[in-house]
Amino acid sequence: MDIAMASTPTKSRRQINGLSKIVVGALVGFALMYTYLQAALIGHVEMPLPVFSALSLVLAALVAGKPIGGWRWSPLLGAVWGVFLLLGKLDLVLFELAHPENTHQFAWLLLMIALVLVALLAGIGATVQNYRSAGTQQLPALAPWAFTLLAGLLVGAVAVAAIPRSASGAQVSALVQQQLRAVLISDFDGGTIRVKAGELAGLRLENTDAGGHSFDVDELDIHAAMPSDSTSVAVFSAAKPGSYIFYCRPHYDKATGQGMHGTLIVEP
Ligand SMILES: [Cu+2]
Repeated sequence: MDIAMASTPTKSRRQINGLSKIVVGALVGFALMYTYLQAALIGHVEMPLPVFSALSLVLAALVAGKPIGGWRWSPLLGAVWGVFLLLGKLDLVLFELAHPENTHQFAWLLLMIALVLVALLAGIGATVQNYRSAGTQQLPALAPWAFTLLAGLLVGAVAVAAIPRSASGAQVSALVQQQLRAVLISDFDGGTIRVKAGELAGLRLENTDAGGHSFDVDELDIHAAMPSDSTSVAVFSAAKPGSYIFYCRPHYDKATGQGMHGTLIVEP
């Protein structure tokens, strides 16, 4: 021990403990998760996700003790960052949790939540260990069990989500669906849909994405889910002529007006 201390001048670089290594792993995991999200689910690079990936790696380096060694509280960075990633998009997280039929996205989110839990618990645990004593500590005896349990829950939840289920609500035959006006994902890029006031209107909602969307018009109380890789239908009647915003709940920000939306014009 004396030899080790002597080899490093003044401040010794502490060896990071087992829990800190787990925090580092979770942070690298965040970076990989956001890369995968863009590559496999979104299909293109989307800000600020590359920034999230890069920041996760920077934090991983800090927790690993590089370039500055010896911040006892550095594992907390992983915990705080993980919680920020989830809570910063809480509405999106809640929407996806309520729509397990988007299996791919649902599985991604569950894995992300598991990683955040790991970062949170390991981050707090590592910090407590760091303040208790300066030496390296072993992993708590319960850690392997906790990971096994978490992994089991994760696999179970995804398996349940992947069970095929019949579409909720009315079944509309493919022939009838073909006669309805189509709403494509590209229509959410500022497109316009026209319907007649007072008439029964049917829209064929086509989602060719690997991720889930929705078709919402608040004023007309239309809230239709658009599960991944599937066609759904919205049937409604608008009494009052006018111009309304239709939007996708998880990908539209009402406060800023940014995101997936278009205009629904109800003609007299
Ligand atoms: Cu969307």
